[in-house]
Amino acid sequence: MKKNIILHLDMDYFFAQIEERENPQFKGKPVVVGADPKEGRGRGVVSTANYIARRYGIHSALPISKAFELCPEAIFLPVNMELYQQVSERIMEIIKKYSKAWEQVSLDEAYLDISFLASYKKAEKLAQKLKKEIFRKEKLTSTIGIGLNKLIAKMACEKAKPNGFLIIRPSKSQNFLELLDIQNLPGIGSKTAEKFRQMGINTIGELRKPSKTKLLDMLGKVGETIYERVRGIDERIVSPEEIVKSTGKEHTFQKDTRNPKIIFATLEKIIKSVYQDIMENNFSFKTITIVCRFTGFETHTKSKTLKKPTNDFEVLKRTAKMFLLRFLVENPKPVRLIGLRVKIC
Ligand code: TTP
Ligand code: MG
Repeated sequence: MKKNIILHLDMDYFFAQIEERENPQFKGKPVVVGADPKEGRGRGVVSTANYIARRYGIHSALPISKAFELCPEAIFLPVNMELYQQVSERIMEIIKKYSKAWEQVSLDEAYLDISFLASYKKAEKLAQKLKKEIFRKEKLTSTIGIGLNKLIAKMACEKAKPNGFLIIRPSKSQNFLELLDIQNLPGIGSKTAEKFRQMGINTIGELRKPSKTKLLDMLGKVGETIYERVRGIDERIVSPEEIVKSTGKEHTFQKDTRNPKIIFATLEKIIKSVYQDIMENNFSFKTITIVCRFTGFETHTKSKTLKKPTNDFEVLKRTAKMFLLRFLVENPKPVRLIGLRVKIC
C-alpha cells in the first residue's frame, strides 16, 4: 500500500523574525510588529511578536494597547508588508522545488506531498535539507511537521515550534493526538472548547467519546469534521489548485465613530487600495467580505460570492457600501474598525 507522507512547514514568528534579521540590534529583545501603540493609546492590533515578547503574554491579534501595557519596553514596529511578501515569495520558490505537489497556505506556511519518497527516514532527511536551505538563503528559521495527512503534519509542526522538527509515524498518530488538549485541534476555538470542558472533555482522546450525532447536534456541520479529525482522519489533498488567495485592508478609527462622512470616506479609500492591489497582480475576484467592528470588539462580517470572477470596480464598490450600510442600520453602536477582503483568482 502506498504510504502517504505529508510535510507542513511554517516560518517562526515570521514578520518579527524578518525585522530581527534586518536589524540585528533587536536580537535578544522583545519585538512586536503591528499597529502603533501610541504610548498605550494605540487602537490597532498585534500582527505578531517574537518569542521573547510572547513570554509577556503578547500574541497575534492582541490589542496593541494591551501589548504596550504588558511590555512597554518592547520594540514596536509597523508592518512592512512589501518586504514580508518578497521574503515569502523567495521562500515559496525554495519549498516548491522539493515536490511537484505543493500548496501555499499563507505567507509563511506551506504543505508538500512527499509520498513519492515512500520512507519516513528519507522524509526526515528531506525536511532537514529544506530547513537548512531556507536558513542558508534567508537567514530565517522555520519549523517542519511530518505525518500521514495534513492534519497530523500541521499539528506536529505546531508542537515542534520554534525552530523545530517533528515526525509522527503513522503507527504513532493516535497516541500523538490522544493526550493533546482539544484546543490544539484546528477548528476548535476557545468558545467551542469551553462547551466541551463543561462536559469534562479536555483532551482529544476524550473528544472521541461523543457520538457523531451528538457532535452534529452541538456544532452543526463542522461536527462531522471534528468527529473525523479527533480520530486522525483527514482526506484533504495537497494541491496548488486549492490555494485561495485573498487580499484586503482594514482601518481602525482614531476614535470610535458614527460619523457617516468619516466612515464612508475611509471605506472609499480602502476599496481603492484593495482594487489597486487586485489590478497590480492581474487578478479578478469572486468573493467580497466586509468586516465591521463596533465598540466593545463586537465584530460582524458579511460575504458575497459572485456567480463568476470579475474585476469590475463598480461591483466591488457597490457591494462593499451596501454591506457596510446594512451593518450601520442594524447596529446603533459607534464603529471601531472597518475592513474589506476579497478572494482573488
Ligand atoms: P503565524 O505563522 O500564525 O505566526 P508567526 O509566524 O508569527 O509565529 P509562529 O508560526 O512561530 O507561531 O502567522 C504568520 C504571519 O502572519 C505572522 O508573522 C504575522 C501574520 N499574522 C497577522 O498579521 N495576524 C494574525 O492574527 C496572525 C495569526 C498572523
Ligand atoms: Mg509562522
